[in-house]
Amino acid sequence: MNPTARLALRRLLPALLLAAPLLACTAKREQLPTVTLYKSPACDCCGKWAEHLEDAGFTVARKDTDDLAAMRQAMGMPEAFASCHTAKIGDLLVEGHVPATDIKRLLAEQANPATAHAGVIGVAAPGMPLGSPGMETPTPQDFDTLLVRADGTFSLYQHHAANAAKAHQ
Ligand SMILES: [Cu+2]
Repeated sequence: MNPTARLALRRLLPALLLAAPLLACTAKREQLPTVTLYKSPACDCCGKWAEHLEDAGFTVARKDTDDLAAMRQAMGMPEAFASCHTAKIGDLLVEGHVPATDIKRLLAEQANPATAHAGVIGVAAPGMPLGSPGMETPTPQDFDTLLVRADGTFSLYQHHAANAAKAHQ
């Protein structure tokens, strides 16, 4: 190797080392689990929520059902948290218009015994909060996502301020 080439390589090496973790991140992003989404056939905002998840890197399998309430009950999500769609990601249930950031955070927390939430079956955004992903509007409202446990109890997971939703538009 001539001295010029050696010098070029020496200059390039730190850049390659810096790039390696970035490449690893990209690979990780593609390994997000598949989301199975149960919704009624005519639900527009369900489709928009699915697109929000796909934009965030998830694969979404859409399943139409004419009896979402029965499906929700069969999956174990209490009626009290009901929204317009119920999704399953591995063992976790996602009810309603939960932002992808909350889902990614919960998946990561549940995968680590040090941060896992005991007894939690999933996360819910009850009702149809204006301004949540899939419910875009010029007049968004604050909304909360809730951690739901098998016994029907819940706790606040993430507060989403309306002005944050506005900033995304
Ligand atoms: Cu909806």
